[in-house]
Amino acid sequence: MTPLDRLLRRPRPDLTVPGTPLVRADRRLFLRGGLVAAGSLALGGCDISDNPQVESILGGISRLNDRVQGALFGGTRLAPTFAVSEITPDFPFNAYYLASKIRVIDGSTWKLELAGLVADKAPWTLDRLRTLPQEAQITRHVCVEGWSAIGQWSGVPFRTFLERIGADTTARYVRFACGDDYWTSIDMPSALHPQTILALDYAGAPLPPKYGFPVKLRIPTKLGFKNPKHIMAITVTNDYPGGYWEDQGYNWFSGL
Ligand SMILES: Nc1nc2c(c(=O)[nH]1)N[C@H]1C(S)=C(S)[C@@H](COP(=O)(O)O)O[C@H]1N2
Ligand SMILES: [Mo]
Repeated sequence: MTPLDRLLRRPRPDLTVPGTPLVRADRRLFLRGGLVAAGSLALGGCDISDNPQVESILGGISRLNDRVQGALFGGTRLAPTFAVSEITPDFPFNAYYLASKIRVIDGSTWKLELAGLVADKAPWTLDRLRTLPQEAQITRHVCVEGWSAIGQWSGVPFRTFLERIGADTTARYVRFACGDDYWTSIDMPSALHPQTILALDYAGAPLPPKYGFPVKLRIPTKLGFKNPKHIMAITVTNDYPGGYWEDQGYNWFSGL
């Protein structure tokens, strides 16, 4: 058995055990830190990254890291959920720009566009999304920048939506294009995870612009930057789509 095989077979700690979820998340970040550290060297300023061969080796390590994480964290293990009393007051806003630049999208003309390996590419209005079954969750959002907060989101289970549009669920990736030129992508097993939702509401009311109106992907099994806000288009594809932060060196899988 190779070291990778051993790593892939190692029993996984159970995320659903109540208590100290932040500690667990931190430990996972720490574990991942070791795996990701080499990949981060490829980021800015560092002389070593000027060498294309080094760059491609480090890229290879990060892609291996994606596969290991997919095997360890993929599937249906549940992220911890919380009580209403644990919701963080004044849930933080974050984006790659300041709050003064928050996009305000017109919900009356907005349509969710579909592309790629999808049988029914008819665009979806907000009203039509509301006709699908809705689910609520109170979960912790963990930002790679070093903060986390508990919030309440509700919307359409993403698996339900993918099935409804006839998505090829054997495809590898789902890409999200956003109204603020942000984009990201996730692996199909995480897209089908029971806690991954196309969120329309925050705290029981339509998402305000700062939290991603009209629709955001809420995926509590991944870091915050894998939760795209202001979604405009969804593409199901086998071609690696990367993402805004991912293309600058953040690990693509980024599971919690
Ligand atoms: N469209 C879009 N989605 C985005 C981002 C962004 O800049 N644009 N930032 C990501 C990051 S890094 C975080 S932490 C969360 C913040 O979401 P919040 O403002 O609802 O807390 O949104 C994520 N999704
Ligand atoms: Mo973030």
